[in-house]
Amino acid sequence: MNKAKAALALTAALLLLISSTGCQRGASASVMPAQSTAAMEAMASDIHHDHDSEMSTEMEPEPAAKGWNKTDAARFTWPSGMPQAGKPTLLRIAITDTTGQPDQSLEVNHEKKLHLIIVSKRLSKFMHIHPVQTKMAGVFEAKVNFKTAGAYKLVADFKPAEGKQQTQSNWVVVARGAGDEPKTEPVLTADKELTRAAGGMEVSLSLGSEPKAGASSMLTFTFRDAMNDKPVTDLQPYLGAIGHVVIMDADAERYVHVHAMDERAKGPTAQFHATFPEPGLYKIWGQFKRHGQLLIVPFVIQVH
Ligand SMILES: [Cu+2]
Repeated sequence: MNKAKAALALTAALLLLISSTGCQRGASASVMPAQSTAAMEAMASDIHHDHDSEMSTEMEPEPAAKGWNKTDAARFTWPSGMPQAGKPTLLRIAITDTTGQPDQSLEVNHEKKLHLIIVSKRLSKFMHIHPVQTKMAGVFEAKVNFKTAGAYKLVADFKPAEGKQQTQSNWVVVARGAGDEPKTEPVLTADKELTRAAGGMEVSLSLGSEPKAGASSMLTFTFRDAMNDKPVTDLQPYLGAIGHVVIMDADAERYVHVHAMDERAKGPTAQFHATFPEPGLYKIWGQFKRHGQLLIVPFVIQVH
């Protein structure tokens, strides 16, 4: 890569990150500046290609269905070695089509071709990042910084030109960093109250009637300014919509697709449709943007 090209690629990567930094959150609602220094540093470091030391954490891609509504496969590899806590590690994701070749047809969906959600096994950690496409279409890379050791689920969310929105996932075990003490993640429990403080707001989640497995549920987030208790009407678009909602079941086995009702709304409510596949505990992460700050608002609910 010549210097001009490299500078261009870096600028593009930084721009992507400004709107979409990965981050890690505990159980409480929290605020993240839109421009995260850690993420910028992570991206600024050289994304390189080292095929010799490539390690695969996944078996071969599963054979995919043929034709329209095709199902792609995803191959998750760690070209510079397996991840260790506290050390940004290069992750490569190759989305392959039915012929096993990188799928060059991926469409931009919510401003990105590839969305990557990373959660820890008991869901106390959450990251939403956007790996950058390499020179090869269908092959994406990101440096991932796992703050703590343990098992993590990676969920790649994308849409092939001739297929539906789909996800492919992979578990990875992150090794302990030097001097790390082993930590146990707290067990997930349902929230007693579905209201949280985030970014100077009070955010409540309402599920209408009690959510039932297999039935469509409507999730309504309501935003009030914590200072003056007025309804918030100046939410900013995040990834081209009022917000982004991710839902996982307690074992991080099921990723629930969520659709915004009115993507252009700015508050004081944001509504989403979701169908919980089975009874059990689910964690819901709402991501919203206001005053240039990206907010992550998590809730844990029981579905009957
Ligand atoms: Cu995304």
